[in-house]
Amino acid sequence: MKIINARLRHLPGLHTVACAAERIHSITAQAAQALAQPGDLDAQGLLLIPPLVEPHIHLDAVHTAGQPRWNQSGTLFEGIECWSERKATITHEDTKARAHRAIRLLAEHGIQHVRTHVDVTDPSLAALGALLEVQDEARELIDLQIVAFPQEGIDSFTNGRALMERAIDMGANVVGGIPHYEHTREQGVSSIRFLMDLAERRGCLVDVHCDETDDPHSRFLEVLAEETRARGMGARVTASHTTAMGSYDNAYCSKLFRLLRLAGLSFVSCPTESIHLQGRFDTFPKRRGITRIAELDRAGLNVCLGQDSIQDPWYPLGNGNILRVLDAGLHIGHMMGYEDLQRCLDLVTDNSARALALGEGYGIAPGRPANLVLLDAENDYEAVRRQVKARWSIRQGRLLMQREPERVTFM
Ligand code: 17E
Ligand code: FE2
Repeated sequence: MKIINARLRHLPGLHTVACAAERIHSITAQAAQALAQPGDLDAQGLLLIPPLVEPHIHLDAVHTAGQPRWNQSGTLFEGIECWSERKATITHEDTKARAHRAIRLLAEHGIQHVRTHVDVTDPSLAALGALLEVQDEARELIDLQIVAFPQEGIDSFTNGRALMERAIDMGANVVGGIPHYEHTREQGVSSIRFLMDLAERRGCLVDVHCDETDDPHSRFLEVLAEETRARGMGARVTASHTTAMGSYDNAYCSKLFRLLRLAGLSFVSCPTESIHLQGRFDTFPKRRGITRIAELDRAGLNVCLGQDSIQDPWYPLGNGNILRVLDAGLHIGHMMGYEDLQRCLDLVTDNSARALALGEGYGIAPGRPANLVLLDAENDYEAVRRQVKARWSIRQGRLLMQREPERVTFM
């Protein structure tokens, strides 16, 4: 397959991208607009990007909002209670059907790489068993990483450590954690040491729900960062949410950022989720409850954005569209300056790919997998401003998805 008349990010003119044997073969700058030969895909000047990435979602909980009851307070904690009740009734088939439904939504929005958390604080590990099958069954649409996520704690939950070990034995790819939810500060710290040991021993990546609270005393990120630095695991570790950082004072952050740079770990922010779940214990002025996205980015740290939820006990909306989350993140993170807008797709493509450690399995370069998406825009700025959709999605050199452009007629 050959894609002609494609615009590439930050490059002038039009390009031809040729694919062969499921990989990108060559990228050539065109002198002028090219005429399509049979079999060519004419990009018509649209922006060709590597696939969008969803670095943080909970596919085991998607499409369960209101089951068995709605989260009335809108807090993380009531969400965990509602989920605990729903978790008691999950089945293998119900989990698979909901996850597949959500994956179609993600794929239809041009996402081909997904990292899902799966709650392993369940002695049956039923959701994990289901998601491991989904990982294989959904291969045509997406690559899926599975995080063993201890929703109710590692050291505060009965057999929490053994469940984490079993989850990795079963095939989970990434080790998770939730130190701010452990019963005590000490358990938060010991849970991080345990999960870092487990990941190092088993050769896994790490993605910890870290300090997802407005409590400025929740300071587990420094523990995770120091464990990461000491073990030299920066390229393999992600801190998700870190919303407490929005409540840390600047003197502490100034010291913390030095450690973060030394550690070199990645960050995922879920701005729509956090603006909804956080700030719930404030009156006015009310905190935004979001991590320091722009500041991390400007400090040279790797930050990306995720959706977290689609219709679950924590967040009732969501539709698979990561550009909606990018729009929100740019607003909430005060990132609508010209420079930020020109490169905003970094936050949902390259940066996310780096957090997922996709390496040479991602990106537009000869030899890399022919996974590509054409967005209905000329550049990053227009893509987010017009909230465009993916027009074509190409996976392993074959057309995976095509969308008809919307047409509006005034009478
Ligand atoms: N679980 C959690 O601890 N935090 C979240 N944001 C979600 C699930 C969605
Ligand atoms: Fe999450």
